Amino acid sequence: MEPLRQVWPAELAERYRAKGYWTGETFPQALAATVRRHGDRIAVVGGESRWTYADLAQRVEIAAAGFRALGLDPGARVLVQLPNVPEFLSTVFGLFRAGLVPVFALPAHRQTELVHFGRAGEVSALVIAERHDGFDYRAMADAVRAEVGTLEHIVVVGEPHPGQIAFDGFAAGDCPPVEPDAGAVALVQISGGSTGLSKLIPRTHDDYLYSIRASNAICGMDERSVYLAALPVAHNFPMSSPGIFGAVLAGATIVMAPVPTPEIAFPLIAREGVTITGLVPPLALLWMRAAPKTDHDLSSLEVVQVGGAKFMPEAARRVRETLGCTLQQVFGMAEGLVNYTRLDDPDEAIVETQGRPISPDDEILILDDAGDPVPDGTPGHLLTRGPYTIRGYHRDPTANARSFTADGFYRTGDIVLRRADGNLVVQGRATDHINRAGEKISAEEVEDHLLAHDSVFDAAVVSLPDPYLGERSCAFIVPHGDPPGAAEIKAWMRTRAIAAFKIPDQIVFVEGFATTAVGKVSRKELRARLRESALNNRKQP
Ligand code: OOB
Repeated sequence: MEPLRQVWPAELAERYRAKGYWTGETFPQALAATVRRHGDRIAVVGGESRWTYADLAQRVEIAAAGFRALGLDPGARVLVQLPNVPEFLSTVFGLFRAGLVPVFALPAHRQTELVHFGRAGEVSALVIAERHDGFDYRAMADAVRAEVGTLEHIVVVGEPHPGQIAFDGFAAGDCPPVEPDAGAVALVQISGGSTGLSKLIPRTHDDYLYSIRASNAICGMDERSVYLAALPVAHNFPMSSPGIFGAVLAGATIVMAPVPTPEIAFPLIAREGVTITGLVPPLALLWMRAAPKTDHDLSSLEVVQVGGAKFMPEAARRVRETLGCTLQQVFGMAEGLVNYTRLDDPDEAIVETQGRPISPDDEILILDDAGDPVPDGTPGHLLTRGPYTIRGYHRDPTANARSFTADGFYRTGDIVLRRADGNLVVQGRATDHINRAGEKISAEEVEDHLLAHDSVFDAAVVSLPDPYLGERSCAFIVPHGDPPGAAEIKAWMRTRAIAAFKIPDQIVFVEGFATTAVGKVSRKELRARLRESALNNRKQP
């Protein structure tokens, strides 16, 4: 098994420690500190459950002992695919407590993606919910186990199938003390996958906890806060910016929303007195449309964070009057760097920009195509390194060579400009991925699936602007023989066992892809031309 590692050069590590960013604290210690200070406060509310921090601590011990009793040894990886339920916390902190490393999948992921994460992470166990949002995960989990050689155990929150283990059946027991090094990998996030399949992002106790602690200070998260987990908590934004982990560090209350629609979220806000939540732009639009008509009292809301994709200024401007709270824009990435507008920034900056980095030691480069720095106000490629940005993906030298410079800067793939006040404005992407309502889709990955269809000779997937989703995906297909219908292609894509958000929103059949006199154009150029042609067609009367 390839060990999980994340190593910064010694002199940078020394600096991050000397400045107090890396404190040597680990996740189990962080939870224990909260339990000592806030044991009687409500940690999490979800479904019928309402647990105090003392309750959570007890459940974490049981989960830790249960995982260890399966024969999992410290350092083993566990794929976790859970929706927004209280058991997300007992599972993940139980894994931390047992020295095991969670690898996070989203509830929307399906067999194909889980097999990839399972193999890439060499996971020993998979934790799922029995069902969520109309999907039963249990048969899929068996199919994943059949394809992932290292995967032995399937643990189910809910009723297990034969051969699977009930999470609730974990008996109280003792988990031997484990003292992980704070520089060790605590968890694995999944990249948005701009090129090909998603990559694994190892995050250490030191680096992740620093980003969370600092986020709490920036976002005003304290023990009086009530955080509504509306987005799927496995995602880096609602997990750590400051999200549910920020709430745990602060002793705040987490309210788990099973789905983020106004119908579900608004009554929870009113009932629990929610003060802060995080949304992607399309959800923020939905909430703003519903808020003026709702009977539910939303007045407890102090901060609504919006991020994951560009929030347009026209929409951002309306947040305060419609939702009655402060907007905070969040521009982050699972690889590390997170930018926030500050709560006391002038309205103009909150509306027009995506904020500035968490840390004074987040190093930001904005470069032109030749690799030279551009002046403030000029768009360029964003590169970054710092105390909580990874130095490399797990076991992927090709991706690392492409995504990191020799001196350790991460190439974000984002095009941004920096204003004189230090705030960043996101202008777009340099790489071909589609940011569909905050869900990142790799064009290449979808093209690969399309090419597996008998009637598809060639395929190119591009993003098109969409008034609601921000971007939608459009697949241009050169058919082999008679073109199949768009509906047939979509139905067939559904049989590929992939997340539904990856199925193209639009399909256009074309006779062929233009090639230059010199020969075949690059896929990047081809996608750019197809996008142009689609945009021009649209503009014609
Ligand atoms: C967050 O993380 P990922 O890993 O799903 O996606 C990162 C990418 C960024 O490189 C950028 O292209 C895009 O998502 N993005 C934004 C944005 N926030 C993220 N583009 C424009 N405006 C924004 N506000 O999406 C993520 C992680 C932590 C906190 C927040 C978001």
